[in-house]
Amino acid sequence: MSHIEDTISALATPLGFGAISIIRVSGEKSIAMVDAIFTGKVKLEKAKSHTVHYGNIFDSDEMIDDVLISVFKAPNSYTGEDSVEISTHGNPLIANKILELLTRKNVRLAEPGEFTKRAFLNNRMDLSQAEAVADVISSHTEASLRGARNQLNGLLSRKVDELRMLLLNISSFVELELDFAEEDVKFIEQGELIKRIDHVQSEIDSLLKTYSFGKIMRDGVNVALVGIPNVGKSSLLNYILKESRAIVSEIPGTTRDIIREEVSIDGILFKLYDTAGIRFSEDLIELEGIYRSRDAVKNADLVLYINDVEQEFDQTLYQEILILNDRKNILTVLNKIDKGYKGAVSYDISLSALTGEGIIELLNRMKDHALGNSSFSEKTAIVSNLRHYQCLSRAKENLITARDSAMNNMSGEFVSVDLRNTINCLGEIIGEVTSEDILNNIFTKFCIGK
Ligand SMILES: Nc1nc2c(ncn2[C@@H]2O[C@H](COP(=O)(O)OP(=O)(O)OP(=O)(O)O)[C@@H](O)[C@H]2O)c(=O)[nH]1
Ligand SMILES: [Mg+2]
Repeated sequence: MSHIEDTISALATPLGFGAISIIRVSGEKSIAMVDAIFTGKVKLEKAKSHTVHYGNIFDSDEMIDDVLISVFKAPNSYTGEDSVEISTHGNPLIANKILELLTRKNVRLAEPGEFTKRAFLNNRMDLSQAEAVADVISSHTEASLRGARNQLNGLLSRKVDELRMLLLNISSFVELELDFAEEDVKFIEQGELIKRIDHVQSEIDSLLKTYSFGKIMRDGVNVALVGIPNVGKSSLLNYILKESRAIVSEIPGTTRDIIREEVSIDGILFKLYDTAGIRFSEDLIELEGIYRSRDAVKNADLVLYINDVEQEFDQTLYQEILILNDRKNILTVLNKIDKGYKGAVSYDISLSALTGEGIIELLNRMKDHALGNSSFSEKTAIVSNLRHYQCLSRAKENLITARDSAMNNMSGEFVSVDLRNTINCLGEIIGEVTSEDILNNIFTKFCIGK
């Protein structure tokens, strides 16, 4: 366990008025320091771990609040250190006063994520789990929450650890051979070596493949509603949102700025972008809007290319959208079918933003798109974090080099170095290998008190 000297404190609940506020204190001297401002039936230093105590917080003779104090002793606390949680009446004046009293006793205010950073440094969780803590807090949909819980429970950590063990095992054979180079003994046959490397590589590939799904679970799907003016893009947005969010009118060119709204469909987050109808225009403001529409197409995970029953399908615009959206995820949508359709072009979805006919089919197609043909069970490790994805990609590159060296009968030293590099890349995911920069980058994104 690493040794951290100072004691830290922070408000762990949102700053504001409420039923209760909780102040967290952690560090070797946390219990003694809270004891110094607390009067209750028992001295907290004598209290057992995981017990709750009623009493008063005093500033000299002035009673600040009556509180409940929970005591957690190392190593069985969130941070792995002695920790205290003070539940006060939920008034920020009280919380601030108590934090000030603690500061006077040499308790330092915690930095963002510092409690979780300590939990990581004290081996209470690994790095990918620590990152999942932030995701659990910031999840806005059931799907993203489930993904974050999956990671916090250690599914990804266990998978990564399993692969590291397999690689350590392979590299130990290769390194043994190096130690006995003079005797020219074989500890692992080339065929067996390559078979084992291939196995790890296919496991890494499977993990990499979960990323597009993981990312959607975590960040949602960007959907751009585009088309020529007046086909009902804004009407469709309003219908999906069940509110009159965007202005709708029979005048072409109504929408100028992009309107972005979020909607959760069966627990999956969709970020909808209603855009300006694309056409030739000399109006500078409309042109800027159209420029932004094209930008939305570029950034979209899914484009709804909308037309209505009265207008010809604009092939030129469709081709342009195909070029702009390099993911080529485009659904063609025919709107206003309540007016009847006599055209020849067939669309992926036909609907009416006026009557609602066909909208369910559209939402189902959007959902199918989000889930892809992914059939992950609750027990599948899923990669949703870009940092993890990049570590895995680098691990894969190193492993390919190791395999090439083994195939070409290069000296074991080459194979061994690349196997080690692969192991290190995997180790970065769980924080087995890390740098202060990586840690700071991760924990400064947390809120204070977590
Ligand atoms: N009958 C019928 N009319 C519709 C339907 N959807 C939209 N409209 C009408 O079509 C006109 C244009 O609708 P909007 O939603 O403003 O179209 P838009 O594509 O956002 O237009 P711009 O913002 O100008 O590009 C309005 O008069 C709507 O009431 C539909 O499904 N059926
Ligand atoms: Mg519009």
